[in-house]
This record gives sequence, C-alpha cells and structure tokens, in this order.
Amino acid sequence: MQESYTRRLIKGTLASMSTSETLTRNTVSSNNLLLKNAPKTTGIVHIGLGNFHRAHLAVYTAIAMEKTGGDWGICAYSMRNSKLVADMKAQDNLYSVLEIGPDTESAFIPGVHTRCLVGIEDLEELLTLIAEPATKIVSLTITEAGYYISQLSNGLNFSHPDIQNDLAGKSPKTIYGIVCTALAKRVRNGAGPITIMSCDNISENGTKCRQLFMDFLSQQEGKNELLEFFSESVSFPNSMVDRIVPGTESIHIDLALSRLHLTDSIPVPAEKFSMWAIEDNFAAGRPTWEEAGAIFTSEIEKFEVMKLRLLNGAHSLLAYLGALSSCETIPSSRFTPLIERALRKALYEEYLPSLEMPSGINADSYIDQLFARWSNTKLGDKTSRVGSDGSTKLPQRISVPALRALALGKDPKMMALTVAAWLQCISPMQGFEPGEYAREMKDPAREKIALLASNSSDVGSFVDKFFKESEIFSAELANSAHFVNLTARYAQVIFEQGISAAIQEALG
Ligand code: CS2
Repeated sequence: MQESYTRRLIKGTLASMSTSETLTRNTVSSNNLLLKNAPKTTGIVHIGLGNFHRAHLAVYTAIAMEKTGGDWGICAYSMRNSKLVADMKAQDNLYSVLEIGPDTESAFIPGVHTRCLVGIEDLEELLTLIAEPATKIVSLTITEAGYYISQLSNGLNFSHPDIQNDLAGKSPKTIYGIVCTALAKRVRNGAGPITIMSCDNISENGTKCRQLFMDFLSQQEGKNELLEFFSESVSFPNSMVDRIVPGTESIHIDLALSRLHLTDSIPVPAEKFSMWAIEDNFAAGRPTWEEAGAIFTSEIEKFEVMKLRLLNGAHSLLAYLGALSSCETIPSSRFTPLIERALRKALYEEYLPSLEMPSGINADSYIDQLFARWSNTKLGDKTSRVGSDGSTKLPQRISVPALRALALGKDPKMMALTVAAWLQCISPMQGFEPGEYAREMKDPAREKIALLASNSSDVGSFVDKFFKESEIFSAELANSAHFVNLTARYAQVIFEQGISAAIQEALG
C-alpha cells in the first residue's frame, strides 16, 4: 500500500521546476505531490522530532489520511533541535522521505505536520496544545535514554538531576514533567481522554511508560485528580516499531534534488521495509493506520521481543564488532565473514531460543529478511549510529535473554562479546585504540565508564567494577559471576589480541 502511494507521488516528479526552488507548499502543491486529505487540525502531538518519527509514524499517518481522511495532523516537538525545527518551518513543515535500497530509490512527501515546536521557547504552546480537546494522542520517539529507567529498581531513576528538576516543579526537562503539566491543564479544561503512545525500542513500551508516569506522580503531593485521570482516561498502547532510518547526509540532499527537482534541506533516508505492530488501545480514537499496513494485534509482546532481540540485539553486535574491525557501515560489518559467523551464532543459538515468534511469522524467513536489510549497501547505515547510546540500549536487548540462557546452563557468549566490544568501543583502556568509528559513538554514560576504566589497573578489574558500580545492567545480570567473567575474558582478548581473536574465541 505504501508502495502505490509512493509511486503516485514519484510519477509527479517535478521535472519542469528549476532546481533553485525550495520544497514548500507552493512549489509542490501545483504538482499534485501533496496529500489529497492533508489534515488542517492537530490530532497528534509528537514529542521527539527526529528522522525515525519522520519516516515512520508520519508516513503511516500520511497514508491513513490519504485513504480515509480525519483530523490527525501532527504537531511535532523537539526538545533541543532548533535547526531542524527552523528548517521544517522554512519548508512549510514539508520534507521528503527517500526510500533507498537495492531495487528502489524514490522520494515522497508525507505532508501531515501542522506545526513544529522546539525547546523552552515553545513549551507553553506545547502544553496548551496537549490540553486541547482536539488532541487525542501524544506520541513519543525520545530514545531509550528519554525514559530515565533505573536498571536497579526497574522503575523511574529518581536520582537523575532532570527527574529531580521536574519533581521540584521547575520548568520541565523530561516527558514526565511536560506531559503531567499538560494533562493537569487538560483535566482543568475538561478536554477528555487521551492516549500516550511510546514508539521507542523499550520492552513493553506502553506498559513501562505508564508505570514510569505512575512512579513520577507517586512522588508528587496533591496530584490526586491527575492520578485519577491517568487511571481512568489515559491509555498506553504497547507497540513494536521497525524501520532502519540513518541520519541525513549531503548525499541525501542531492538525491532529493534529483528526484524532486527541488531543494529539500531535510530529507530522511530510510529503507523500504517498514513494520508497525500495535495494541488497539486508544482512549480517544486513532487514525486508520491499518490502511498503511500497521498490524493491530493482541500478540504485541511477541512482536516486541522478536524485534528487540533478533533485530536490535544483533544490530548492536554488528555495530561494535564492526567498528572494532574498521567497518564504517552495518553492511560492511555484516559482510565480514568472521562477524557473519558470530551474527548467525548470536541469532540462532542465543536470541532465537529465548523467544516465541508471533503467529504467522516464520523465524527463518524473518532472519533472512534481517540479513537482506543489513546488506543494504546503498543505505549505508553507520556502525557509529547503531553503536551510540549502548548504555541505554543494551540492557533492553541483552539482560533478559542472557539471564535466561544462564538459567538453562548455557553460555550467552555472543551477548557477553557484544558487551565487551561495546566497552572497548566507548571506553577503551589505555593502550588500546578502538578506531575512528568507535570514537564517533556517543553515549551518555561514556564519562562515568571512562572514569571506571582509568581507575582500574587491568581489563579484568575494569569489567568487574563496571558491573558492580555502573548500575547500567540489572543487578541480577551484574551479579552473575559467569556473565561478568565471560565479558571480562572477551574484553581482555580484544585488548591484547584484537577483535578477530575475541570473535574466534567466542565462536570456538
Ligand atoms: C538500531 C535501531 O539504533 C539502534 O540501535 O538498532 O535504531 C534500529 O535501526 C531500529 O530499531 C530499526 O527499527
């Protein structure tokens, strides 16, 4: 369905336009490139205006609008990316999604954004909008880090300064402060029920998000009315979102120009594949996303676990083993024979036995499809993108399956190797050079872990300290001497003999 939509738009390529023009409502409307049913009213407020949102939720919503209409325009808010918001505004909130793959290179324009807001300067407007009756959904792509989960309590990380700031009632810095302030206004307005929809890679993202909001509210006095509203009028659907969406580079601007004959300064590159499985639990209605291929299912947990472990868990392995092997991109890592062997072992011997596939999805076909997606050399997804923020991603991907393997008396070698390689990427011990792609990886815990490394006399004691003191993995995994020793062993081999020797050892 998405394809026919894309084709309709691509056929209308603006061959006659001069290349000096920018993509705006005027330059594209006369060419029939805009949505037939472009929404005028905002029904969804989205927090986290990044490439993933622009190539996933925005696309599903655009296709649903095209098919069945509705007041589901999206107002997108970015916490801090004022450049992107300024660029969106300069293009009348329009941009192109570039589908890039071995057999496709096309562009289309999901014109569903009604406005874009940013930072503290637009905060009041954001709060007012969430409190309006026309707003039915608050959706989130704030990355794993944006939820402030404590791996120790498995609840909200109350000791984080941003959470303390919001609990103190200061100008909010997190979704908890923002959404709770807005919903208190909504209660006063009598604006009715609303859905909070997490679109991030968190296991049981809806249920977890609800629990974290409840944790936040539990520490605030005089919020009984709001607590009641959360219990009775706010729904939190669980969902599994999937599309590989790299960062935008200048080649993508050139590609958009060649497709549209217009300058789009903020196109989004994406693979053609897209999947969205979601629980049908919307307190105030929703767009007909099924028209765009979204799967409404009661088996959501199986979809989430399948994707978090088989795609994301293996993706992390590709990123860290790849970066340490001088691979700039995921495809170059996937095509490195030794890494491919590690990947297959991780998938078939460690991740797959830890989960149950959703009905109708065959494990072998799903994994074959993953290999095809990781082989997308034209898309060239970067190891440094996937490898960034490992401290907030890896616990979601590794803790539970590793513990399960250990309980069955098996060695989760590839999972331990992934953690060891991540540590050597973001916090190499003195004397080890991880290479430029590892150096490009960002991680909010980098400083904290680097301090542990510099206070350790050898790799073994560093890994030990890391598990004991960093609080990044669950206490249960950190207390598993077996997992800690396995990780320390691989980290040591990487340090002394390099990544290939460590992979060989873990394979052997
Ligand atoms: C990746 C994801 O950044 C990562 O760690 O694994 O962004 C991945 O590309 C998406 O989840 C695909 O849906």
